[in-house]
Amino acid sequence: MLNQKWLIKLAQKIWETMWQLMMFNLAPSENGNYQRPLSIYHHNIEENSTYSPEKNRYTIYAGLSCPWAHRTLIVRKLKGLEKIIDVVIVSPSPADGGWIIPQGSENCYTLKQLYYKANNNYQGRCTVPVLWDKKTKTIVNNESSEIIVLLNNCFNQFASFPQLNLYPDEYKDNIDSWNEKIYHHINNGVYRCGFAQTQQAYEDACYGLFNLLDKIEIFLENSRYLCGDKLTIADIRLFTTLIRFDVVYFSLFKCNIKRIADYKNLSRYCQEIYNIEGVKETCNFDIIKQDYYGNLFPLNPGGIIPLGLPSY
Ligand SMILES: N[C@@H](CCC(=O)N[C@@H](CS)C(=O)NCC(=O)O)C(=O)O
Repeated sequence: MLNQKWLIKLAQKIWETMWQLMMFNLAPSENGNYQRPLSIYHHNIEENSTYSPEKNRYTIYAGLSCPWAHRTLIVRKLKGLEKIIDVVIVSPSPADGGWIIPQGSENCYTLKQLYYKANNNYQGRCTVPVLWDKKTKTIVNNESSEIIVLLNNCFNQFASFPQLNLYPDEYKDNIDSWNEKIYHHINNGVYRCGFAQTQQAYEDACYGLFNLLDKIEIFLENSRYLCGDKLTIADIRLFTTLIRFDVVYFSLFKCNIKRIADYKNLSRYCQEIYNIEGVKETCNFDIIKQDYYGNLFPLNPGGIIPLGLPSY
């Protein structure tokens, strides 16, 4: 039996080395600040172009735990595009953290194979969501913020709810300005807390995150959504991070100054969006917890999944 002192020393050294190795390879950083890699595919969908709007031509690959992919599932639902654009749900592989395509699709059983099918020299990360074109067998777009605008704008001739416009011109500047702040401090902010590699980087991210949550809480005292009474893509983008907050980011990513449940207006706001017809069925808290706690090895090596659930 190893004596306690040596056991602790050994465990500390191994954990620290593994942590640094994993973070170096999986979470690129500058001075300890996590830098999210940029998405590679940014094509548009428009009439008379390579990618024209068509029924049953495109597929969304999405993981249910992923907040970025979740945006696309919500907009697809709200616009009534379920019969127009397919969805393939992928799940994380405990072996390497990549995404698996359980039923197979396009002869691919992993998302990596799908990315390679589009480009066999692909070098970047194989992320969800992916908007895939079945006709040309390639990726149209893999950036969630752009895919949701495509879903909102480009398929109105087929959509069950074409009149729903989540990105109207008259709100564009306001929406864009919310999106920019919310992306940096909240959507990516929770990851900047969780993947920070120095105390300073963590504290900067965490204070930035809670400063903006505090401001939005005050704003929502007199406003139903971020742009008044009108639900927009800015709300969808904020919502998918907020509903993961108390169950995952609070503990796993150390975003623990407050819970969303401690904010009266943010809680009301989440509850209201959650109850919009179609939204609830895109939210799966068991899978969210299982994926984040079970597969993000560097942050939760024991894989124990905490019991708490949100109160929706
Ligand atoms: N900027 C991308 C980010 C997407 C992203 O990071 N997705 C994560 C899941 S939450 C992923 O697939 N990660 C796999 C990997 O990095 O290997 C977007 O918004 O679409």
